[in-house]
Amino acid sequence: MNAHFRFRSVSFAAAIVCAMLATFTSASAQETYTPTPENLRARVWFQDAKFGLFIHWGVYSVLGDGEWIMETRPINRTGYAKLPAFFNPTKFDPAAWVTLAKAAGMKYITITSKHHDGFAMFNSKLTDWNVVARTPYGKDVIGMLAAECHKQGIKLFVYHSQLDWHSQDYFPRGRTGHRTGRPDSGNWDAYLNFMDGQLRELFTNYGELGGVWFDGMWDKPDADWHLERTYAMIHQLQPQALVGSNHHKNPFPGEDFQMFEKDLPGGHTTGFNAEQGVSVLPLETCETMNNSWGFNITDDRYKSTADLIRYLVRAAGMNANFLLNVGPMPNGEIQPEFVQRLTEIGKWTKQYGDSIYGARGGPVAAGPWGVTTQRGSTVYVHVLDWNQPVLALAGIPRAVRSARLLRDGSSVEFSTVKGGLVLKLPEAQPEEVDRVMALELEPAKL
Ligand code: JFZ
Repeated sequence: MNAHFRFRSVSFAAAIVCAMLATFTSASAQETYTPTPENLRARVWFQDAKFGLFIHWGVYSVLGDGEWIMETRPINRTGYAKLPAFFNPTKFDPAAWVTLAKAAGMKYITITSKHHDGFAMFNSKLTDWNVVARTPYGKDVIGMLAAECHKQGIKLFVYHSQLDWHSQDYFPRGRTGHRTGRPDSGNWDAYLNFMDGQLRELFTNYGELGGVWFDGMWDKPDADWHLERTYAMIHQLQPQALVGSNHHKNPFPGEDFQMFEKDLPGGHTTGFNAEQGVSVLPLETCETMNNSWGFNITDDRYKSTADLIRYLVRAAGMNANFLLNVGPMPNGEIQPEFVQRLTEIGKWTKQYGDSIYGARGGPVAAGPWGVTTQRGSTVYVHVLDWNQPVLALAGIPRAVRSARLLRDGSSVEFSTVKGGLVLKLPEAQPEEVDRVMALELEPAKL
């Protein structure tokens, strides 16, 4: 055996040991995370809530070209440092935002406390790279929104980027942030301490939060993020807080919900979620209203209200929440195209909310025709795209007592066939978004 080969086989053996250790540690970590009763209750609340408002807002909004502008243009750290001086959202009215979200039928809000530019939208004592210290506005945006959410009874989650294009200590660099003009050195542990410190501020100074939506770990997938330390700290500070991360992998121990970016659970349309399976955790999918997260002045590829409602319905049918995004303008207002769509969605959720809130994915497999949702012994059949007068459904677990059209309560004819149920569909209305029928099943035998 030559020296080279011996070296390789030693390192091969070492790799096997490492892999075994890794398996062992992750298996034991899985066992060491036991969600508290508060946390489990919050998960049920989350699954009942179904619909949330995602808000991407930061100093990047001033440039009107999305939240990635520092990377895409690119703008180095020195140039970007000029930006906060222009952030003066004099029309920011947290009460108006919360009222709009509630009018749309949303039950929670998830807002960027820090995006990839590292700029804290809250009053951080750990850096002056924050909204209070650096902007003419000088007010704690997260604090103002948190106070209003508590007042109006809607939960607030924070989106927090683990990836940071500003911090010198975010080193070694990952996939992005190479043109920011930072020195090629930095202390990764110091960065992680800083990140945990900011999260501690968020989960200490703003009352009860719904949880945290992490993002950016995908920038350095192989780095040691000491996730367990961070997650444990959050759960210790606020046991009910739900932790989720947009790492596009299967959930890690300590996570309480699983998210899918721009895809329904199990979908792979964007290529983002290729490695992800669908876990047993509460699920959430997020989507933009045009094609941008942060305010984008030229993006007019708006999705129709009907398509957005259908997305909510499809998500619910697949047992997932829908987190729908707005990128407010630099003046603090939400642009009229978004307000209009949210208001229209609200008319629908008001009329058809019974088939969504508190429901879970239904017993019939989702298909191009539509989905089912279920609450108790009621199964809701959502016909989204079907031009036939009848619809056959397999998988309904018990006998059906009655079927009615949710729109007006009129009864719907049905018959039981071998292996399923056939519904005689009521006529579609012009421009109908979703024909919803409620099936009352025989109660489950205990
Ligand atoms: C992430 C953010 O980068 C984005 O700005 C936005 O906040 C969205 C909700 O989440 O989106 C991603 C995540 C991963 C990749 C690209 C965009 N990726 O792996 O290239």
